Amino acid sequence: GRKPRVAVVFGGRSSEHAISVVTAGAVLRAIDRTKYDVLPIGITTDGRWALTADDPERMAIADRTLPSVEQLADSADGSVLLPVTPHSREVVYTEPGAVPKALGEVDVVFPVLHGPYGEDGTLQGMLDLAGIPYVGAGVLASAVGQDKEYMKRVFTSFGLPVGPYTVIRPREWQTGPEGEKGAAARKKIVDFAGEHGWPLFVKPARAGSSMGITKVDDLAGLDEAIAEAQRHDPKIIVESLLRGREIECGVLEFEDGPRASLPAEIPPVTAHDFYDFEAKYIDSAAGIVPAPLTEDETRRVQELAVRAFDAASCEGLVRADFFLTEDGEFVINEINTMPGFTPISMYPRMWQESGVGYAELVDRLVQAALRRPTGLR
Ligand code: G1L
Repeated sequence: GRKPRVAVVFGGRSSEHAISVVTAGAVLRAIDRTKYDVLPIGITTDGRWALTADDPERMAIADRTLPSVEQLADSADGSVLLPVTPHSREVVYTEPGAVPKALGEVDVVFPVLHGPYGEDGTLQGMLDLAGIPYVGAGVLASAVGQDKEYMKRVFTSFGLPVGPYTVIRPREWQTGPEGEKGAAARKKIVDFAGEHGWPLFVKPARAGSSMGITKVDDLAGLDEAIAEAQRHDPKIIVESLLRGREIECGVLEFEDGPRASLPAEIPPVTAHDFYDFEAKYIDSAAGIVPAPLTEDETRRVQELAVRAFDAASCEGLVRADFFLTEDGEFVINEINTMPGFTPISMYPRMWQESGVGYAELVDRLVQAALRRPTGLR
């Protein structure tokens, strides 16, 4: 019969637009064209959807220039930009020079998007409404993965160990540090620091990346750190510093259920470490795969990673990030339903080391999505 049609949706209204384009280029390069028909669909930084050229060569970083959907679509190949945003009622794409067709003619969507409208569950909800299967987490798991508070609550209720934290909700800091409410919120954090010690990390509760995060050493830096986090999200989470080794583990859905990869270790960042754009955003960092752990430690972190996948109702894949504390306990820090996904990113590297290459990874994710019934997830 006909080959399944896979739409790779990428770009978007995010500060990580370029890395999404680079990642989509890698997926387009790796996907098996004898098995699938592929449609690259770019979203511009202002939210317009466009069928772009199927040309991975133009989706890489070249001469220190970052690729963008604007630049891919605004070319002589005839791609048409449509004034269609995630807020409008129809979702359509066009072929170069042709009338718009419904996204409904796609068999499966492979979303490669960061942050709001991409990995937070909103795109996933739209695809559920349209009855289109997609790769990766559904609405619930995406939203849980995007909210550091609910992530911890879910893990806790499933018996997974999490680090100490406290949350300041929008109304608790509506009028800033002054007044009754502000004083109460401030006391909450000071009491937290009294119990768990300084420094604290003040973070936007629902953020796509590491933006808006401040390490606070004492009371003096607190108000500014909260203001900074609130520039990104009115809800903030305060965490204490977890001393220990940083260990990551990949989970991938196979035909018979989720399996864990060999774990990786992220070495501590020293103060003078310099990270250029590629190192930081493609997150090849200096991750060590496999992590130098004992067999027992490896088994333990793999078990916790699969439990985290199930706790958050993940589908397809997840990267679970842990701290291995000085007393030998794993504490889960967070999960990422859309981890770095170029061939040199940690998640693909962990699977490579576990015997699953990049092209097989892409294929397994598409197959897992096609196996799932549409509708109830
Ligand atoms: F679809 C997958 F496989 F679930 C998937 C999609 C996207 C995994 C990882 C990603 N990653 C990204 O989209 C990104 C980290 C490049 C966001 Cl900009």
